[in-house]
Amino acid sequence: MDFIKDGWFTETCQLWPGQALSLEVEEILCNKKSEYQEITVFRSKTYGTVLVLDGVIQCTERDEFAYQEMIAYLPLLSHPSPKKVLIIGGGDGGVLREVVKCPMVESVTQCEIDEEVINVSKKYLPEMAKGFQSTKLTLKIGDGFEFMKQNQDAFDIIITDSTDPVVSGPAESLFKESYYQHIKEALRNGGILCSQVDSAWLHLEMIKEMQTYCKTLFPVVEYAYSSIPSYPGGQNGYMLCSKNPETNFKEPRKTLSKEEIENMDLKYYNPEIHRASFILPEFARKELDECMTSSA
Ligand code: SPD
Repeated sequence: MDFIKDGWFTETCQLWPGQALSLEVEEILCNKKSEYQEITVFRSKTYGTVLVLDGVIQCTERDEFAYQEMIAYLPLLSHPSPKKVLIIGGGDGGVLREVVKCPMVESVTQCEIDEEVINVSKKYLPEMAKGFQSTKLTLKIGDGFEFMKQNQDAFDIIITDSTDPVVSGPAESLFKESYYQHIKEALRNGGILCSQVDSAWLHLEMIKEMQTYCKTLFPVVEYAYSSIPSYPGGQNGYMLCSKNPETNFKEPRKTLSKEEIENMDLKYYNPEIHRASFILPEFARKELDECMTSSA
């Protein structure tokens, strides 16, 4: 566990060379190796409890809602009737917690490769993991890529809440074109996908490549982002694709009222931030618009 030293956790990774985020550690709560990865949980001085997989922050109690709400509600509120949802990954349970709050959702299937992440999250991050108690849930433990292949015409929404595409890591296959081909088949008519694809500051080339092949598979493809201080570059990106050519991701299909936002206990998502999340800084807009024009 060389990423915790002298009371500080430091996140370095081959995917963001030359930079690192550090958090002050108050207590290490858990450190174990599962079949797939090293799982660490620590209590930090200012970000609450932190879940780390293979040395990379997955969620902190202080800012997790920014990611979990956006990856859930951008697709859910862009679909007229999101009844059946599939979550790939998401072992901490935060995305599931948000998806089951949505009254239009009737059933959720979640496929997580590493059962240990679920167990650790239930123990150390119970507020995040409370979605696992939902009666809407069918939980599968297994490889998301393989699971996707077995489903045809089955889901309205597919959310991929994975770790980053580290070479030979558990999520590498979830960033490939073949995975998106399987998602397309697993979605019903009019179905929508949303996947975590990291920040445009750090991964613009990868996002361009993904957007280019997604555009060959889906009539509507967009990139959105949210701020999240504990992720590299302080942001996370989301790839959204729809099988319905009429989908306009930039305008929520269902606009939540202030009362609904309060009742659902939302802390980041609102209709204004939904619209704003598609407005890109010029360096990213230019590159991503160009790749959309040349692949259309
Ligand atoms: N760079 C970290 C990206 C992590 C994305 N998955 C987070 C899991 C939270 N449910």
